[in-house]
Amino acid sequence: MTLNIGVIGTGAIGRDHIRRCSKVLQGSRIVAVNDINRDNAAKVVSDLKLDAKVYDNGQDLIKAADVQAVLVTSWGPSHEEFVLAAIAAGKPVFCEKPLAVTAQGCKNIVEAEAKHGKRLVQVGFMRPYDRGYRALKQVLTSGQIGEPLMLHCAHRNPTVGEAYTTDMAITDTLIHEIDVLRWLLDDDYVSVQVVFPRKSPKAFPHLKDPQIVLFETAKGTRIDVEIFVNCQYGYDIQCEVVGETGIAKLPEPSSVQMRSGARLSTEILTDWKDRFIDAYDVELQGFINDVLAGKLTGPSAWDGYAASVAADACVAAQLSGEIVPVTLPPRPAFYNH
Ligand code: NAI
Ligand code: NAD
Ligand code: ISE
Repeated sequence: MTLNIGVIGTGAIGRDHIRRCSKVLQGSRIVAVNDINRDNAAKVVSDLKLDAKVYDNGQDLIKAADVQAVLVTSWGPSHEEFVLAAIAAGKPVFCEKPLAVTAQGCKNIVEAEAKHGKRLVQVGFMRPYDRGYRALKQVLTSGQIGEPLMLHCAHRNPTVGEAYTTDMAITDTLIHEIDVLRWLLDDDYVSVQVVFPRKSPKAFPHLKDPQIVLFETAKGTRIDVEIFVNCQYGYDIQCEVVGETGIAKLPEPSSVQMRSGARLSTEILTDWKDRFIDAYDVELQGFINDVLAGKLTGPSAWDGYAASVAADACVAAQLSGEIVPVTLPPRPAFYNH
């Protein structure tokens, strides 16, 4: 069976997901695309030689009779509207992070999905599908380094555009750590503080960069995450877990080691598309397979909500400089499987 997919938002990740669904993965075809910039959508169709219709708005695409599932890859503030419309149409929807830009927006989605009575939403948190994070989790679960006591993490981008603001370091960038560390530790956050080191002159004047986010979890683990989105040198994701009896570190992406010009070196990637290329493939193939099998199992609307509750607390902590509590209500039974 082949799943007919409609895609809303044909920017950087929309184009990449369209390429993967139409050229790499099994069991799907792109039949509809939309972008507020119509030329963007039309260009993807011609560049990839797709047999897909270009829609003038996302709502019409969702309602189209031949669209069986929806990918939402437009910019964050538009996600809530499209996910709610897909739920209202009873269609499965894969939504890029963030599920919505506020916790209240995510809650609206959780409530609509529960009312529908069956899971329809998967959030594009791909790091739990990454081979390196999976290997790290296996080490932690096996007990080889005892219980995790501290985590030292870093999320570095080479540069960001002028539209990127200080709160986006949380809602757009840190949101990946917020999700994956919850999954890695099987724990939830109880408080957060954000501190700002000396500012990089490479950042636009309005952007505070870098930032350090300090979490405490329910089990008492302490986490520091450095977010540095103008680090210049590459796209670099680090995660080191200090346990009771040892240390476990996220593996580096594999790269050829070179001896040349009196240097020993390995390459550092520069683009998130390449760093997590396998994880994106696995998460989307999982979505397609699950939709065809009739049961979604990937990151849920609840995971999107939980991340957003923590993100809201981080943004409040950016503004106040205080330690801010993170208060997540208990997970409804609906999301237990
Ligand atoms: P982008 O700016 O390159 O593309 C977004 C596209 O959405 C643009 O073409 C824009 O015209 C379109 N768009 C915006 N509002 C729309 C609307 N209401 N209806 C239809 N189209 C609309 O952005 P990018 O980098 O592709 O990011 C898109 C989403 O994917 C964001 O939510 C971002 O956080 C997420 N993302 C996730 C990544 C991951 O690692 N999981 C990596 C990059 C992005
Ligand atoms: P982008 O700016 O390249 O693309 C966004 C696209 O959405 C643009 O083409 C824009 O025209 C379109 N758009 C915006 N509002 C729209 C609307 N109302 N209707 C239709 N189209 C609309 O951004 P991007 O980097 O592709 O990011 C898009 C989303 O993907 C964001 O939510 C981002 O957080 C997420 N993202 C996720 C990852 C990841 O690793 N999972 C990586 C990058 C981006
Ligand atoms: C982008 O939207 C992503 O999701 C990338 O994974 C992240 O590294 C980047 O900071 C975001 O802007």
